[in-house]
Amino acid sequence: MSERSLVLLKPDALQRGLAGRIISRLEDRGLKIVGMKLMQMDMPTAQRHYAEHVEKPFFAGLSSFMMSRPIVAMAVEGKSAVEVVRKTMGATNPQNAEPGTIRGDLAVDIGRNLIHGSDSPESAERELAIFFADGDLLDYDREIEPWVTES
Ligand code: IDP
Ligand code: MG
Repeated sequence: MSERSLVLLKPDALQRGLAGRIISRLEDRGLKIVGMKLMQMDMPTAQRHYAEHVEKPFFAGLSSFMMSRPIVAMAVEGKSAVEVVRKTMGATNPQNAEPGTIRGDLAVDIGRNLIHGSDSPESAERELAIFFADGDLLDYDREIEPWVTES
């Protein structure tokens, strides 16, 4: 029943000292961290991760920004994790993002929108494999989950 999503805290999140607050918002929503690493993206990773955008005019700026400074790659797990992350992030363009969302509260520009979240369970599976090897993601139980589990 549990689902996983890739989350990237983009360079602006770390540069602005917002990593902890963004992670807290995901934890507040009940998402469980099952993988996390600080890293710097390279071009092969950017091209693979943003495969659907490689031909777009904004790819050059997007990829150079994503490679410019460290990011945090995370795997989060929970009930409907993909949709819950997307709703918690808010719209791609922070100017259209609702207040109460990460982008709606903390960002203002589409090129500095702080966070990436997978857009479907299939994308999540594909993207998680780019950033994490099988053994990097940990399976663990919590005493009480924020969703109903089978007994
Ligand atoms: P998402 O991050 O909400 O899934 P996507 O459409 O997948 O949005 O785009 C990936 C990233 O590319 C966005 O988060 C944003 O940083 C950047 N991006 C998307 N569209 C534009 C644009 O029109 N101009 C500049 N950057 C863009
Ligand atoms: Mg996307």
